[in-house]
Order: sequence, then C-alpha cells, then structure tokens
Amino acid sequence: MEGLSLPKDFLWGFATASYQIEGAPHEDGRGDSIWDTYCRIPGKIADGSSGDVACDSYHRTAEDIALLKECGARAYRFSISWSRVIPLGGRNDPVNEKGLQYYVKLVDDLIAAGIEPMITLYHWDCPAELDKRYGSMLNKEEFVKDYANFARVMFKAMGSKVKYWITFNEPWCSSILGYSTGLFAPGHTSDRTKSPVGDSSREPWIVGHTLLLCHGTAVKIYREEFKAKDGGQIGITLNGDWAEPWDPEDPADVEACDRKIEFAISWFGDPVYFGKYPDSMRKQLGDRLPEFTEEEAALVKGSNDFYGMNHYCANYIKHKESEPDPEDFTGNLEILMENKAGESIGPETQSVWLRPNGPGFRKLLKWLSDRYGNPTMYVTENGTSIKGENDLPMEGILNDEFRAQYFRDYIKALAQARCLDGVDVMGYMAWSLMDNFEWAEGYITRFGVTYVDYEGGQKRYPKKSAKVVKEIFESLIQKE
Ligand code: PNW
Repeated sequence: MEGLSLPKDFLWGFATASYQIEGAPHEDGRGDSIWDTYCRIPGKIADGSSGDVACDSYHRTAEDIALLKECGARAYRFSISWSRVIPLGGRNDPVNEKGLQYYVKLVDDLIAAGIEPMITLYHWDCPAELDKRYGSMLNKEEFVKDYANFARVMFKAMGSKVKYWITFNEPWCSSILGYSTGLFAPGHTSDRTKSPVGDSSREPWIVGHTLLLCHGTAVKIYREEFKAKDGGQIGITLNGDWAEPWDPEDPADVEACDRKIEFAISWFGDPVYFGKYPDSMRKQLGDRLPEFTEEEAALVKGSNDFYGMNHYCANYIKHKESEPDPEDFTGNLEILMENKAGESIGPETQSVWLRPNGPGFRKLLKWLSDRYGNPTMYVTENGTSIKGENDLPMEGILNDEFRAQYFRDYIKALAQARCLDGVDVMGYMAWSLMDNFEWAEGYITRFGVTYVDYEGGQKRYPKKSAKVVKEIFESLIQKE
C-alpha cells in the first residue's frame, strides 16, 4: 500500500448485529422479533436453524470484548434488539430494564477496554408484536411514533457514552428482501407460493418511506434533546454494490449503471441529502412511490451527520428494452456476473450475490462523495463469505487467505479513495467480528474474521484474516 496512509484518528473495527449473535431469545424478558417468528416457519432458513443460540453473545460479551482487543479494534459496531429493551415494542409498552442494562453494561465494558461503541438502533429485528398490531412499517403513523420512542429510550440510557448512532441498517434490505422477494422477515411478496400476503409492486416503497420518516424523526430527537450535551453524531447506513456496464460502448448500459445505484442507494440517499426521491425512480414507479409532504421532506432533508456505507461487491449491468415490470425494484435492468467479453466481475463466494471487486469500492466511494457533497463517511460493513468454507476442517477455516486478500484489496481501495480521490472516509468496520447467523442462509455461510465453533460451545478462534486486517490498519494509520 505504498504511498497510502490514513489519519491518526481513523476509526476502524468490526461489526455485528443483535439477532445474528446474541441468542438468549427469551431470557430476562425479551420479546419475539419478526426474525424469531420467521425462523419458525418451515423452509424459510436454509439449514432450518434460528438465532436461538447463535454466538451466545448475550452470555459472552467479555469474550467478545477480549476478541476485539486481540484484533486491535478501535471501535465495535453492534445493534440493539428492540424487543429486548421494549418486549412489545410500542410507545405505551413497558421498558424491560434487564434487557436495557445488557446494552448499558456492554457499552461501559467496551469503553473501559478503550473501544469506541457504534450503535445501530435497528438491524432488522422488529418487535413481532408491532407487526401483529398494525403491520409495523406498512403503517407509518404508528411505526414512526413507536420507533421514535425506542430511539429516545436508547439515547437517554447511553447518549452520554455513545458518540456514533446509526438509525437503520440497510433499509433497502428491509424493504426489498422483506416485502418484495420475501427472502427476509416478514416475508411478504406477491408470489403466493411463498407468502399468503404482500404486494411487491407497492409495499416495498411504502416501507422505505416509513423508514426514512423514522430516521428523520430520530435524528430530530437526537439533535434537539441530546446532541448539544452528548456531542455525538447520527446517520443512516445504506447498502449498495458498484455497477459496471455490461457493454461499456453502449450508452444505454452506462446509463443503466447509474439507475441501478439510484434504485439501490439514492432511493434513501437523495431524500436524506436533497429531500426528494431520484427522478429515475419517480419516472418508473409513478404514484406507487409515495410523495413527501413538505413537512416530511423538511424532516428528512439534511438528516445525516455522516454517511454510513455498507459495501460488499460489484455487478455488471445490462439495460432492458422491455417495459418495466410493476414488481421490478432494480431500475429495469439485468444484473450479471459476466460482461460482454465473458469476463467475470469477481470470484464466486458462498453468497450468490457477492462477487469481490476491490476497485469497485473505490469507484463507489467517489460516486457517493460526488453526489452527496463530500460528506464524512464511515464504512459500517465490508467483508466476504468464502465458497465451501463451512465444509472445511477447522484448520482450513482458520487459514482464510481468500478473505484476507479481500480485505487487502478493499482496504487499499478505501485508502486510495481517501488519499487520491479526496473522499472523506473516516472509518471502517469489517463484517464480521465472528461467524454468525447469516439470515436466510442460517449457519452455512460464514462471514467472520473469527471462527465460531457451533458444536464446541460457541468457542471463538481468530482466523488469519483477523490478523491481516489488524496489520493493514497498523501499517496505514499515521503515527503522528
Ligand atoms: C448485510 N443482498 O446484508 C447485513 O447488514 C448483514 O447483517 C449481513 O450478515 C451481511 O450483509 C452479509 O450478508 C445483506 O442480497 C444481505 O444483496 C443481502 C444482501 C446485501 C446485504
């Protein structure tokens, strides 16, 4: 990484999410989330598993913190299980002091260990009761108030200690995977072979709108009631892949690349920075995409103190000649792994959607920085699975050179974006601190820099990549 460096106060570490690591689904009064109920539906999770035990982090925060120290992390991004803190979820429902104290102690212990906590308020585990009561995110009037109450409970409990708040992790996934493809909880889709309810032509756009209003409302609360005394920052984390044209000579493919990123990222990014949805989305979706009232637009516009970026891979994009399908959420295009010349965008991994392509990370950082006026950015997730990793013996899993190379390529791309392209990226959280419950793929797919032995009492063993990430940052970060 010759000639590249990162500033002294660059924040780096690892990320996890509550449902993926905690286990203890009924302990100390925790209520069900939509992932608890979803996992109970036969056929939804590839290996028939659930997050009931996962990494058992509810009982092992001391081990997790020791692991973070060993990995050299400066920061730890984790999320709050809303139904641990407010088991039924609503604004008039009781707060579960024991559940709340789990997170207060985690934050205290992290700080005592010299590790900066970065909190995601919502990483997909919506209290199941809110879905039952009123359809959760499909009902913006109710859901915004309940989310706002939850956010305020958290700001009050630990605002003086936590300097980085993320309102939502990847609203695209909540909306599209939860309400269009039906791959994630609550599993709505128009495909009646998969779900008895859902309308993929409308619901994802309604859900996205609700999430934006929740974000705007939480940020307003934080800024009005907490920011001055607590001095922290708040933002939303958006996910999206880089897009390369299938045929670089075809202007329609080149244009489709921007449209792809707009449908994935600017769907949320444009309202947060400009107070409106992208024109490309309005054009294709018409009145199926909700309109912002003036008041809503004002609430959402300017609501990021920083840009939270989750990024994993790149795709080739080919435009379509046909009229867009009402269920289309991509921007009416084809997403391909090979270009016109038959070149692969990157090697296969265990995740069908994930093909590593380091240079694409640099390009997307620049694309986002240009579009949103050079905001301060924190990469809040980046990492990879490895094809067949789970079938290897333990020694093979620990020697994860493929993942180590991924991190070399991607962190180099980040340093280039910062040093050569002027992107103000100030943090990086690798996904993930440890192998964990990979949603619909269960435990088959591993993303950790630490091996978790699910048969051996959830014991943790750092892989090669943990050491490599540490070495990369130690060599890149300026000493003076
Ligand atoms: C992210 N896709 O999810 C999540 O934030 C993590 O919880 C998750 O474990 C990690 O990435 C790895 O999957 C994604 O289908 C899930 O494009 C699916 C997609 C993207 C991100």
